[in-house]
Parts: sequence; C-alpha cells; structure tokens
Amino acid sequence: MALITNINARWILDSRGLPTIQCELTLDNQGKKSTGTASVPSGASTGSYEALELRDNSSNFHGKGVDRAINNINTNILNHVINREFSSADEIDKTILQLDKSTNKSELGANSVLAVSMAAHRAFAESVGVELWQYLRRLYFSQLPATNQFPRLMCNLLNGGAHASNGLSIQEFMIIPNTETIESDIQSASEIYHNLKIALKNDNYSTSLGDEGGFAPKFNLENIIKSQSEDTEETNIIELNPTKVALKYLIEACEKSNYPKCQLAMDCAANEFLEKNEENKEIYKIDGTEMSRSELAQFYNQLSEEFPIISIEDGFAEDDILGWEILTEILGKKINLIGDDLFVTNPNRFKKIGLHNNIANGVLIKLNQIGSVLETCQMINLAKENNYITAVSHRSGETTDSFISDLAFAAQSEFIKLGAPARGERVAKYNRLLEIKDNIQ
Ligand code: 2PG
Ligand code: MG
Repeated sequence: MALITNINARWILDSRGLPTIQCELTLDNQGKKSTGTASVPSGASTGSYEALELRDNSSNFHGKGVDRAINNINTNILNHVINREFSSADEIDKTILQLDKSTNKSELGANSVLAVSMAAHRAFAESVGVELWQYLRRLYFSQLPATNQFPRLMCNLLNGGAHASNGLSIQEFMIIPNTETIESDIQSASEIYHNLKIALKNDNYSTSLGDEGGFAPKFNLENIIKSQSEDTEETNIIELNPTKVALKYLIEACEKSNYPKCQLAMDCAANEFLEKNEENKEIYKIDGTEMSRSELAQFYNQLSEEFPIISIEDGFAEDDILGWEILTEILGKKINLIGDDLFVTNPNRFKKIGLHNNIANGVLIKLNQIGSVLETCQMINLAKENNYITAVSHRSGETTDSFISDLAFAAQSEFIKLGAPARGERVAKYNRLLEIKDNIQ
C-alpha cells in the first residue's frame, strides 16, 4: 500500500508551442518517497468521438490554455485522493474515473485525468523498484507469453493533411523497418530519413518539416503531369496522384539506403478529405480528385499492389461504416486496416462499431483519446482477445514524455507509431526503446 502525499500540475509547452499539462504525483510507501512525472500529448486531426480535451477557450494561447484542467487536478482530483492509500495505480484510476459522471470526461477533462493517471503509474513503478514497462506488464498484461519482442516501428517520414500545409491529402506516409533488431530498425529509419532528405533536395523540393518531424514537400501536380506526359501519350489523373509520388520517394529512399525489405504504411485520416460535392453528395477528395467509396477502396487496393504497403489507417471516415465494410472486404485479409478516429481507443465504440460490423482488423491506441492508462490497457486487451492487432501511437502535438514506448513494449503491441526519427519529442520515444533494449540484455 502507498499513500498519495502530493499531486501538482502545471502547464508546459508541447511540440507545437501550445500549452499542455505536466503532472507530478508523489507516493509514500512505508517512508520511501517516489515521484512520477508525466506530460500529456494533444492531437490535430482529432476524431469526434474522442474523450474531451479541456481547454480554456479564453483569450490566452488562442483559446488553448489549460488553466481549468490544471485547476481540476490541483483541487477536485487532489482532494479526493490525497492522503489515501492505494495498492496499485489502476486503483487510483478507478477512483478518479468515478469523479467524472460524463461519458467523455467532459467534467474533469481527459487531459487532467490522463496526466494524473500516467504520473501515478510512473510513481508506482518507482515505488516498487521496477521499470515502467515492467510495472505495466505485471498489472495489465500478465496473461501474455513472456517474450521480449519489440513492436515494429511506424515512422512518419512525409507529412501531409492537417500536419502540414503542402496540400497532400493523405496525412502520413510511413516506413516500417524490417530488420532483425530494434537497434537496426531505428538505424535504418534514420538512414532512410536522411536519404529521403537528399532526394527531395536534389529535386528542388522543400525539406521543411511537418508536425511529426517528417518532410512536408509540396508535390506540384502540374510538374508531375508535364514530366509524365513526355513519356506517355495519355495522362491518367490517378496515375499521377501526388500520393503515389510520395510513396515513390519513400520506396526509393529505402532502396538507396540498402533496405529493400523495408515496408510502407499510410494514415489517410480520411475524415479530413470527406467533402460534400455540388450535388450535396458525400465524396472523398484526394489531391483534387473526387472519388466514390468504391473508387477510393480500389485506389487503396491499387496502391497496395504497386507498393509494399502493409498497413492503412483511417482509410475511410469515422462514420462511414459502408466504406469500411468495402475496404475490409477488399483488403482485410491482405494488410492491416487500422481504426483510429474510427475506434478512438474506446472499448465501447470498438465493440459497437468494430466487432458488430466486423470492420477493420487493427486498433490504433492513443492514451489521450480515452483519457486513462487503465482504460487504454483494457482496450489493448480487448483488441487482442478479438484478434485485432494494435499500434500504440503518439499524437501530432507531443512532449518529450516517452510513456508510449514503455506501453507498446509492455503490451507486446505489434506496432508503435512514433513520427519521424527527428526532433526532440519524437526521438524521445525511439531513444526510450533503445534504453529498454539495453536494460533487458
Ligand atoms: C493520427 C495522429 C498521430 P493527431 O491521426 O494518427 O499521428 O495525429 O495526433 O493529429 O490526431
Ligand atoms: Mg490517425
């Protein structure tokens, strides 16, 4: 049993220069003090079914202040748990979850609850003298076979959608390294990233970065059409789609770096390019081309035949069950179809939307979509029980907190999605995986 002796939250800046919450929680275990510190991330392309991120909506920080959320921690939450004894961190989560009677944590804010929850898990790990991943594994994943398998990396090297202003409709173009060890996977990601930079520079594209540290070039459709039409008489707009150009740059960088086995993935974040056309009909508009549901599914199918794509996330919008059914029918047995905005790490939504309709075959796992470590781990276990793969993920707005690396390893998640191997808030996650590897050797 350990007594909570202090909780303190403050604002810090995240990777987009916006405020987020950092929280410290101190436990006293028979005189031994342990403090856990944690910071919460924040999304840009958020699904509408995510738990509520409480912002002040006042004149501070363009409305993005977190004073109300911090106040909820330093008063409401603190008053309920201070000087109380707990046997484990999930007990703290259960107590705090009872304080918010809403269905989406709109009373306390998912950012408030999560900050305390993550800090509590770190403090408990410290208090029993184990690494965070060991603590999480014991508490939530003890039923899993004891292996030290690392998750495969999803490294976002080209940014588009809501994470850049380059006009690319697809949000994330990722590589999935395919070497023997976590160290060489990370090394390959770094080498490919740098070869990609050289290739973009050589072709006079910008090497400025998007929100997740990947490059954000503006592929100019007119130039592409011009250069292709010199070789061929006919020009097929789909053939010339900038999405394909992006994938081509990725695969060429893999080959150039001598990693021909490296695989690819995309997060389409399709909510962002679902539009109403002139007839008020919903269509998907990718890089200027309007597509119906079945055209879009065929487009993905074609891409996955042309490129070594093994995973597509949010290929259809969060409410487009029919689109997801078509996609699952066409590609569900061949590649990973991951639901992010679709499932929002929410066990109830996963059951209602995923299991009920038998759509997708993977779940993206984001701590702040549901707002507590306990519920996140419940979601991971539910996915595993139903043979859905999991990908533990960062957010586009991040801090140097590397909790997701411990979580992905503890849960033996098939994948971890962690941005480009560049910029402090992204490399913190890569480097924590290296640290874990070193510790278990
Ligand atoms: C996503 C995430 C992370 P955001 O859509 O998967 O890559 O982006 O945090 O902006 O929702
Ligand atoms: Mg996503």
